[in-house]
Amino acid sequence: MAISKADKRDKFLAVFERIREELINHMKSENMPEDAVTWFNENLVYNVPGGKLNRGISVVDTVAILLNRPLTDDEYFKAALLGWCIELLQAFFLVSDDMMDASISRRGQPCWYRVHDVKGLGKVHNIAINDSFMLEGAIYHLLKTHFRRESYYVDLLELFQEVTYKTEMGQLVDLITAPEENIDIRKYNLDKHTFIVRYKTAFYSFYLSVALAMRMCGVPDVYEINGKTIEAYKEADRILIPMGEFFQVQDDYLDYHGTEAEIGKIGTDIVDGKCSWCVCTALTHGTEAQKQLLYENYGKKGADQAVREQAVKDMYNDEQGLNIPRRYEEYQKKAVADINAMIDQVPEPGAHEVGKGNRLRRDAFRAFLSKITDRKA
Ligand code: DMA
Ligand code: MG
Ligand code: MG
Ligand code: MG
Repeated sequence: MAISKADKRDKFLAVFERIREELINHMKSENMPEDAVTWFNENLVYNVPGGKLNRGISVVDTVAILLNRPLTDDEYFKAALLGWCIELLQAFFLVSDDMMDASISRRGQPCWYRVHDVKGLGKVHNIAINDSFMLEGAIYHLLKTHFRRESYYVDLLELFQEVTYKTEMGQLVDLITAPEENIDIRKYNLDKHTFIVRYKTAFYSFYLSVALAMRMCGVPDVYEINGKTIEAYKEADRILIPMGEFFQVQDDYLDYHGTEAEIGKIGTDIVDGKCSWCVCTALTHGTEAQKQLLYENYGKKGADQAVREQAVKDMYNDEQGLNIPRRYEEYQKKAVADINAMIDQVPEPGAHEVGKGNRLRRDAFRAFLSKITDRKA
């Protein structure tokens, strides 16, 4: 019997409990003062398990698809632990991203850097910088504890380190493209957008989950199927990077179109002047008057920012005009069709090879794509 989505999530969350305890026990073994241990525990509980967990659970799902059988308890634990390492990485990025984007809420609660303030305990915003570093540090501690003796340990380290660096490069371009002052949206276009989102989102949100699972299952860099040479990690990259682009377009669209109840956060892209898919699409297809409205109202902070933001939203929504929701529907349809066509090009291993788990399979990509198709949050 297939396990339900809720049961799958609960099983995965149970591993977080083990990991949290392990990290807290380690901190105690370092003789950290009690208030520091409590602080770190809150950091973990507040920032790590509260999301959709797509990235983390995808490691488990991919391992199960590659092996083509139910996992042993040890395999499950190892795959889930790698999944939680991605969720820790995500938490590290989000805590810092919210500070840099001056965001208000995340996952239906105040952003971590604001929590003390919101509770009336005083302003300690900048401790969140170190809190984000500690979420990242926990990854390497866990990898060392659980994988040091595995032949693929260095591959795991390299993957985390390279993907982190790429994401940080993406965040850099995202941030300097929309500096706090002197935003120039005349420079924005869809190519620039694609570049930013590949780096800031696609590597860590899509490629990383599958590549970690591949390493765990022993998928080699190169192998042959029917005399054809497959570069497995390049093949994964070829499909997962466009999937990540699609995911960030959804994030950009939901930033303006989703409500806080739906997406758990208050959109900031218009006020922050971000190089979002929506503004790039508006600049590509808009009339001179529509572009003028953007020049005057996009990325403007100040007393009248809410009015300016609303003017941009109204223009996006105008069914007779830009109609961003219709353009988004069209984009989504095409993106899903294009990605499915790419997946169909992946050479499938013969039946006798599937059980070994060390060959790419189309289902691994299909399962990931189905998790994000039509998402509303
Ligand atoms: C997301 O960018 C990228 C990272 C690395 C967190 P974003 O600012 O659009 O994310 P969100 O909309 O979740 O703040
Ligand atoms: Mg943000
Ligand atoms: Mg950001
Ligand atoms: Mg966003």
